[in-house]
Amino acid sequence: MVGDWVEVELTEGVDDGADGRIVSVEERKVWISRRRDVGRARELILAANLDQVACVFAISKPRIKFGALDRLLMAAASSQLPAFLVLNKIDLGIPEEMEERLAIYPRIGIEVLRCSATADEGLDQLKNKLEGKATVLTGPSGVGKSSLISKVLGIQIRTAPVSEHNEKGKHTTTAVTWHPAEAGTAIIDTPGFRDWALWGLDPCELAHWMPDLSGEVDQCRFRDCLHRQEPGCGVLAALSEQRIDPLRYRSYIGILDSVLERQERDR
Ligand SMILES: Nc1nc2c(ncn2[C@@H]2O[C@H](COP(=O)(O)OP(=O)(O)O)[C@@H](O)[C@H]2O)c(=O)[nH]1
Ligand SMILES: [Mg+2]
Ligand SMILES: [Zn+2]
Repeated sequence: MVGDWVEVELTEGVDDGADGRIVSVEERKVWISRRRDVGRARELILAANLDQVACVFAISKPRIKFGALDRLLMAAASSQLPAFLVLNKIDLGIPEEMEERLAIYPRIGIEVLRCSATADEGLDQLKNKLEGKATVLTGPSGVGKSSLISKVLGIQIRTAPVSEHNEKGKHTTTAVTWHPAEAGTAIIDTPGFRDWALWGLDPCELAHWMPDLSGEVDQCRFRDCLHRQEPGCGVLAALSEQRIDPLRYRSYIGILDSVLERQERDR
């Protein structure tokens, strides 16, 4: 896996160090994974031994899906990895209703960096955030992950225009790539996803990985509370007392439904 520490034995007779074989892999300490997009249920590990997760989304082409962002943040939290949002393509202009939705994130401890890879905006801030750390950039295809990395590192990575037809963007990045930089910095580029599906999380623990809901879960009467309509639910109480944003609660319910549905289908 990209990020794994391995012991390599150089192949005999080769003196330029270009050939070798992996003889052992060190125990993987942290990693982030999601459910594979297609086929049988399987874990897809993006990268190992990283320090933080940059969740990259765009203003439009393709427009940010907050459900996917929330699932991604949940995956990072459950892997004990700090995460932040990189909102790219700000040159396209942020609609007012998006600003309102975005305002939730700083309140729950998620930093929002606004960038434009093409208009050179917010790149110094992003650079600072990446310095001295191993960061995986993940997000849907076409949001500008490779473009941002090219700009930050001053290298050329292949990018592709987002197709006008479906605004989905093509998968130009086909492999996970670890780009080392100075001062212990590494930036990991990944292929985009269509939809971030969670892996390995139990329906009962989902709320635990949302920082604004997790503090309320302890108040629930039942240990296996799913916070839908159970009596004595701490999350519902917090919602009615306006301590939880209704949009985040709705997002939680959407995530819960998708996890329950997948669980049913995988059975
Ligand atoms: N308008 C605008 N387009 C961008 C920006 N960043 C990247 N793009 C374009 O979005 C498309 C997809 O970029 P790419 O880096 O391949 O996205 P990736 O799939 O996330 O790696 C390319 O046509 C880029 O030129 C940006 O900040 N603003
Ligand atoms: Mg790419
Ligand atoms: Zn509850």
